Amino acid sequence: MLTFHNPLHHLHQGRQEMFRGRLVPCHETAARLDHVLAELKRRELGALQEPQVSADELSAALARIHSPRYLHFIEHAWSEWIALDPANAALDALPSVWPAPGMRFDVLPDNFSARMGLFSFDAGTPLTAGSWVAARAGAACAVSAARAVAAGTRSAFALSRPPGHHAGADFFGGYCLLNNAALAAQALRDSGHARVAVLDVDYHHGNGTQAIFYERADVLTVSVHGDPRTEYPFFLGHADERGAGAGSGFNHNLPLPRGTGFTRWREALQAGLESIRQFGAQALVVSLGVDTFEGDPISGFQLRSADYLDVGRDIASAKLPTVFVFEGGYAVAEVGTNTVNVLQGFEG
Ligand code: OKP
Ligand code: ZN
Repeated sequence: MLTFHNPLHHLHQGRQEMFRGRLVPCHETAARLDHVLAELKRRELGALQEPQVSADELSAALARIHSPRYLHFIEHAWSEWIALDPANAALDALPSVWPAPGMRFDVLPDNFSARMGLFSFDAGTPLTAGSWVAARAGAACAVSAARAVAAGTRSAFALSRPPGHHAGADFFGGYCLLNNAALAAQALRDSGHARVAVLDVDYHHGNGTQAIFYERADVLTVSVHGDPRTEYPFFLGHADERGAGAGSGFNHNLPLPRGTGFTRWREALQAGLESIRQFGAQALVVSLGVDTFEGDPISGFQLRSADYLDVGRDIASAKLPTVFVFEGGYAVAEVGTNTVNVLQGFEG
């Protein structure tokens, strides 16, 4: 497995996220990626590279997925934050006010905190001094991995953080700033693969990825996740969301109840893979979150470490050029084993 890892990921490290009326330490930590990288080295699973995309190429790739006003906001958010008060340099920026349906999304407020809310959907995703630089380098990993696969490598892994699948064209949230999986899928489309599938196996529904491709027939989005009736991100991810307009029929959600174990989870994975087969995908992007693990502190499925070898084998059965993109997984001591088990199972 050829891996592109984000050499600047540690520049994004939020201090706190809002949880039940308190600010608690962020679950999405730099140590997560370090553990996966260490495990990849330990098992000698393949070459480890830093992303190779020029600044201009990366900006062009970002503009294929995200809106100009959002990219401008994220890039400059930190300097705006400390311009409000130099003492803010010691704090994260977190949103606390959001437009509700019926309010204006088209007018950009002058007020910084209002724009934080306009471009986000939760108070769990802090922006810090290095967030933009880290997220951009993470996006470069996704684009590099997609290009390697487009050039004929069977599979590649974008070991990037912050994660991406909750980020939409115009918003951040769920620890995600730039949608790495969507960037990889678009890069595969732009290099000539007519039909690309995104398979999201993270515990949480990939609402950003779904929204980005919802009206498109050229990118099928499939997600196996905790039922949004009880699980984050709550407001998207139901089974009746099948796509819209030209994209009608090209979104497949497989929500499962909290507590689901591997046997039932695997049946949902098989159903998702069958959709991908029927779609006639020419390439696959996997949003690889391992927060489906039984020991995950913020999730509710019951997968065990050895199960991830089977997950990788099942994904390999699709016989498609495949880009893996790292997403969630918060049981820090096991995140390396679980993630690399998927990749090793895939390689067979
Ligand atoms: C990101 B990814 C936990 C509340 C949930 C947001 C979870 C984002 C998960 N106390 N906060 O999909 O792994
Ligand atoms: Zn997740």
